[in-house]
Amino acid sequence: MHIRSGTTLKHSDVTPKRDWLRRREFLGAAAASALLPGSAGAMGLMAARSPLSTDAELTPREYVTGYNNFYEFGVGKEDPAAYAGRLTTKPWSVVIDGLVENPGTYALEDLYAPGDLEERIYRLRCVEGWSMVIPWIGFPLSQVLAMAEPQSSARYVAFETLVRPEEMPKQTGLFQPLDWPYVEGLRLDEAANPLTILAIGLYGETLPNQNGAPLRLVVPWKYGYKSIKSIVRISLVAEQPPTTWNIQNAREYGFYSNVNPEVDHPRWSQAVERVIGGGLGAQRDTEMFNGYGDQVASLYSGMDLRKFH
Ligand SMILES: Nc1nc2c(c(=O)[nH]1)N[C@H]1C(S)=C(S)[C@@H](COP(=O)(O)O)O[C@H]1N2
Ligand SMILES: [Mo]
Repeated sequence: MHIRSGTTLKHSDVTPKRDWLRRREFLGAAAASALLPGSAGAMGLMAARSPLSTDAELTPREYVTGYNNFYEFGVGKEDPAAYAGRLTTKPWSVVIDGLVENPGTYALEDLYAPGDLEERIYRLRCVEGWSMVIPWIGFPLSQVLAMAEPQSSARYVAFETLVRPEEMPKQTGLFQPLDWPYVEGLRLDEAANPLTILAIGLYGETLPNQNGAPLRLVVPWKYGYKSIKSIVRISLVAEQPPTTWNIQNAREYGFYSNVNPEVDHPRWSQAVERVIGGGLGAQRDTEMFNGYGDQVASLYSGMDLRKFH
């Protein structure tokens, strides 16, 4: 597969210069840009690195922001970087509803405090057979769940991406690759696991639009398609919610979607993965639960992971 080498950074790749010196931020612009030599004066997001990070080598930033899946902007890997710049991400609010004590429409800024932000370096393993190592900046989803206060009948969390055809070109026209909105879901215990985060940044800056600005899920032991982008709704529900790739093709994509080198995709092996940005032919063995077995295997004890794939 071809990856272009000389990716040109676009304006949308750098942090918007406004808004990051608010009451919620704790670092000055001068200090932030001094720490981020590559960011051409853009204001950074600072966060301490979480010990839940992998120490694997980072994927170069131009691949993380230039080789993406975000079908609202096209099915090509370079389409999101080319077309997502037009998405308006401010202001942004998230509806939290369903089986919660505190439903409401929350401004993005009210979902976290600056002190909650952490850098989490996770490997993102795409079901297509490649992976990247990305330094996310985010906060635990469990925090948002605690604020919402799930009722005892809540067993799953459902997520929805924005629908805005004026700014998302593949949400209009004759060829629409998926049904919209893009939807995803987790069991409540998966959602509350400390590894599960909501990301607002990567590589020390606010999230580029192509990576799911301004708020996207990251669940590191699951295939990348679970990490839904540009989230506008989080609903606590009693029944397992529908998920986009399962709707698209239930035989190939299950609800759980745990990274599992022993369960092949019906059309290809999942035993190895191509290391994006690692040079020609770079690959590695895929790890069970993407390397997080110690933390998450117990969530699935007694389950047939071939059946519940
Ligand atoms: N709304 C939305 N979220 C999405 C997708 C998408 O097409 N639309 N693609 C998924 C897939 S298949 C992957 S592998 C990851 C890619 O994230 P990245 O582009 O930040 O690497 O986003 C996931 N989240
Ligand atoms: Mo993916």
